[in-house]
Amino acid sequence: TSAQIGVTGLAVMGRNLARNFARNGYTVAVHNRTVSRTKALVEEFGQEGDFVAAETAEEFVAALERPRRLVVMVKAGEPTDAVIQEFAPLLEPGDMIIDGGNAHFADTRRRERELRERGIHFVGAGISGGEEGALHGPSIMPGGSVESYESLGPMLEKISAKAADGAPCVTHVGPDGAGHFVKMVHNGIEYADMQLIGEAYQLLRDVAGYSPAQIADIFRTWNTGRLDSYLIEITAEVLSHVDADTGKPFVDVVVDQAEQKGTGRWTVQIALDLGVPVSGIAEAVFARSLSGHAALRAASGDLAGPRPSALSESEAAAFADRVEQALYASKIVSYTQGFHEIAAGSEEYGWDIDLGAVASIWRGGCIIRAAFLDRIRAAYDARPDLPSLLSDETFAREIADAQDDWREVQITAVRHGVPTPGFAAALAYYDGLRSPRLPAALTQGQRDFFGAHTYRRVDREGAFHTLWGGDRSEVTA
Ligand code: NBP
Repeated sequence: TSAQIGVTGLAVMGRNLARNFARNGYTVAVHNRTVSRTKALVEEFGQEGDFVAAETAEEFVAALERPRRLVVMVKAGEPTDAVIQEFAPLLEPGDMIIDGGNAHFADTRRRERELRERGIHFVGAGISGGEEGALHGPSIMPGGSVESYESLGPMLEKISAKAADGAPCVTHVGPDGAGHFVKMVHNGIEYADMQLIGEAYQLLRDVAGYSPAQIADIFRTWNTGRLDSYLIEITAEVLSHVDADTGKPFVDVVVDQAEQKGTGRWTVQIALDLGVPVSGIAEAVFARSLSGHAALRAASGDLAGPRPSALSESEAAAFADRVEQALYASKIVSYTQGFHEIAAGSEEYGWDIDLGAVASIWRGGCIIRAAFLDRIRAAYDARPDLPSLLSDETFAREIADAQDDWREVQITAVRHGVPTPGFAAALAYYDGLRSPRLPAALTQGQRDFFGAHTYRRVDREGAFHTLWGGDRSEVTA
């Protein structure tokens, strides 16, 4: 038998992806470095479809129809390179290697270049949705040649998640590293979304005085409106969960130190290189980092804060409505920043990424799936050259409506000493963009003073320098 697709690397992700292909009617060759995993897959799930178990790399490659489609689902980094090195010599021109791991896009660019020289298509495909997504339909962000997508696209469309309108959550994102770049920014936005939700929770708890169960109900209500999203939905689930051992809210027995695997950090590092202000995503990464500094936090427990005050019941209810506004407005800003980074990456690397299509494939399967992505897609479809999501009339109007409450929430947070770096960064970004004059003029003056870095004038073309140490006359630089 010849398999239409092969999956090597059968840990949680690869195994579920292989099952997904098989359940969709494809014959799937399966392979794993440790053979017992391959056997276990076929033993446990063999009845779900047609699997061809391969013990060796040679057997695996021989099982695939040509051109071969070989999905690699191993640990990102060196293991991925090791697997490519193992298989590439066994492949022929026209074959495809699909890396579905969380690779850094720069690695994907390198691997694509090296394999292209050997005539092999390398497809760096971001896959979101965790193990459930891999099995039931993930959001897939493949990069690579147009030719490879022609061959792979229909299969990926079949196994991918479907948005509410039935559209598959996969598109050819662009050449080489484009897919993994978009997956990286997806994860950065996920960090920001989670941080904003966390801030909303803490305000509702510490300022409004609600219990986790009450906050779960508030989130459930929010989830029926414009905030409708996977993350809001699971937040309600987590908040209403009670620890079986202690009878306490689950959220109160978990150590409050957030971990991270690195894709959020990459998003910020790359944004710094590209000169894109992703302040909300950066604050989310820093907030996780701060939470993890246990010793520093323990040493800071006696630092002075504002005197606590509580809201009355009616004040609390009104405050919760305001927090919804603040959360929504801040969320628009973090997506604005993320899409800016994708646009900048696309420009830098010549990827020609369709931002509307990206919004579209995030509507299902992935962690940041949300009702409002439909509207982001509509905004970019209507105007592909939209300078920023905030330039879209609908979003601008919604923020205009939300801004009084957004500011009020920020003021309240500051007054109560509740840290809201995400809300604050989003609001500062918004105000920074809309300010007619920024203190950057003063910054340029300072730079010219101490470093003769020159400045431009509002009323004349050219670069100028003031003789600060002399008679302070102005010269043309
Ligand atoms: P892991 O990231 O835990 O990787 C385990 C797999 O890598 C096993 O099949 C293992 O083989 C194989 N492997 C390693 Br480690 N080193 C190898 C080597 N030198 N040669 C050959 N195989 C090697 O698996 P995962 O959690 O299923 O994730 C797979 C990929 O998907 C990762 O890149 C991950 O970042 C990405 N991803 C994960 C999720 C998620 O929710 N877990 C979501 C989205 C993307 P062995 O069995 O012989 O040890």
